[in-house]
Amino acid sequence: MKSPVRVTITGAAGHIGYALAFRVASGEMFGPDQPVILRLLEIPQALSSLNGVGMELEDCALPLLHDIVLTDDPAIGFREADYAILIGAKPRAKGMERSDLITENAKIFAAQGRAINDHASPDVRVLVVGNPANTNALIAAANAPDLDKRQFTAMTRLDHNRALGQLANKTNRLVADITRMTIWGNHSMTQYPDLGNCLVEGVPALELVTRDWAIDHFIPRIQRRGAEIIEARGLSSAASAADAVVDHVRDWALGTPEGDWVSMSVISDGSYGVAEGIVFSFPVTCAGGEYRIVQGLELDALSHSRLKKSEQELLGERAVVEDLLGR
Ligand code: NAX
Repeated sequence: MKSPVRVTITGAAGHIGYALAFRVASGEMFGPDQPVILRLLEIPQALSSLNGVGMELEDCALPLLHDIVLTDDPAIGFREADYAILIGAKPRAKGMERSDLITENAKIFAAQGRAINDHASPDVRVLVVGNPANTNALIAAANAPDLDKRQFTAMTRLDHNRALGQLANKTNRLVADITRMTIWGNHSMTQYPDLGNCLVEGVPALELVTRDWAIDHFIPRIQRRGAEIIEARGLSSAASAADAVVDHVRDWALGTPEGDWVSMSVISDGSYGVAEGIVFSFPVTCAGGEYRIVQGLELDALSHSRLKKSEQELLGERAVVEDLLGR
């Protein structure tokens, strides 16, 4: 039997954490022959609720789940973590400006970056989900000086999956028929869901839908899908977010299918003219536990301007947290 993979989940008593922990423990993330140890990290006020999550995990009698650690101490939560999934974050309170939200959360992710640096496996792979996810990932990476910044990513896979779902509906095909979808930019309203390189059963998507539909319906719908869910459920996306976490980490760990790619927010290396050093969503392929930004895609003027808009937003977010980046 393989030795267990250690997976830390922060905010594990929250909505997304609760939807995620059971799926990781049942083998959906790393496969049916890979045991896991879950290290669930919460804040002190949520420990009782976390204890309940732990009891339910025990009650599932999952054969792959070799151990469960419940804690509010980051040094214990991140100890020897092979994967760290950072979901726990402060929600936006009434009357709070976006910049206040960024500053409040920045402190959490700076501290967690340091704890990951000091306690996790040197090969740890980090996925940030808590918003503002891209900038939080940047802060965590900046506070982990012994690790490579490529070990830190943020989640735009939910946006990617939402885009697959909407295009499948529109073209009356299955999501499995669609390849090469791309989300560029920030996990925010400035993200750019791009059909320019997307294929449906090998046919360019833009031969099957009109450019007007793409611009007037598809792009804004993906950008606003989170708000649409909140309006319908009265709660934000949880199961679909957990599902996207499973997809993101599984593909990073086990690889993307031949001929296709996925969207991941990663440290920009300047590809496509995007400012170096910000955490930006790109099309990537993964193999052997490493990702590679897909190169050489054609982008028209409209696409370039959309990428720039999201880049500007991320540079603005970075300016707000400059003092936590240790530069
Ligand atoms: P919840 O409020 O249900 O859960 C958050 C949990 O995090 C709580 O249990 C809280 O006690 C815990 N927490 C807070 N600070 C912590 C800390 N310092 N250490 C450990 N735990 C901490 O929120 P939920 O609906 O689960 O959403 C979590 C985050 O995901 C939010 O920031 C949300 O905006 C973000 N999202 C990101 C998405 C993405 O695609 N990147 C999509 C879904 C979601 O909106």
